[in-house]
Amino acid sequence: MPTVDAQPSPFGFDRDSTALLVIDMQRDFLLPGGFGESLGNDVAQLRRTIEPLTALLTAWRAAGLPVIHTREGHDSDLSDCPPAKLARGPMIGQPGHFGRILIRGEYGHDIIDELRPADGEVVIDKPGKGAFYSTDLSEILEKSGITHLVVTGVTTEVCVHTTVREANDRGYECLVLADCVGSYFPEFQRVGLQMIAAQGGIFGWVAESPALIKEISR
Ligand code: TIU
Repeated sequence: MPTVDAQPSPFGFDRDSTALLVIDMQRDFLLPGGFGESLGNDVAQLRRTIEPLTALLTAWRAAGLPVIHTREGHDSDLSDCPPAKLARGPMIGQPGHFGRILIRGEYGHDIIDELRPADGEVVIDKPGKGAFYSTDLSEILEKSGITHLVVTGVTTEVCVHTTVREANDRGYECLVLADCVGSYFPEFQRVGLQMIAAQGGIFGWVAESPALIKEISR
């Protein structure tokens, strides 16, 4: 069984039952001029994930393993936007530099060019922070016999954490790759990763992508 050096203990996985989850690597969160930057955030903190994620995707695809991408966003009439989310995110649906913010079909809502999904890869459109809430993700994983998830994307303490917690409660074993997840806030990045692996891996495991690439490339 492939095993990766991880915190709090080595992470073992089976190639037939493991998927790579790439969360919300969308232009509006990552591009200069996008929604994230317009809120005063430093997109460089997220953009440092692009290079390691590109290398991981190349190796993962070469190994023939499944990739699932997610995008956070809403129908154009916002009918699927939870009211509390809209109340505390009044910019959602408003015009931004890359189209209406977090609206499906807009340029800013889509995944950055570097990490464009390949033909046949699943793309989950999710209205919440977690990838399981109000999506088909559970059914897709169950149908393909996936029990282990390698989790990457942005942001560490928001959509990555929510998804890992949802996955953990549903019985999935999650490995979060520290160099392939990003937060606008360095402190949240550090503590967010600590929280995953704390207490004997209360939400999962944390590792660096080169250790995983080495295993899947054998
Ligand atoms: N994808 C994701 O994390 N959505 C967010 O809104 N993140 C923030 O950090 N705000």
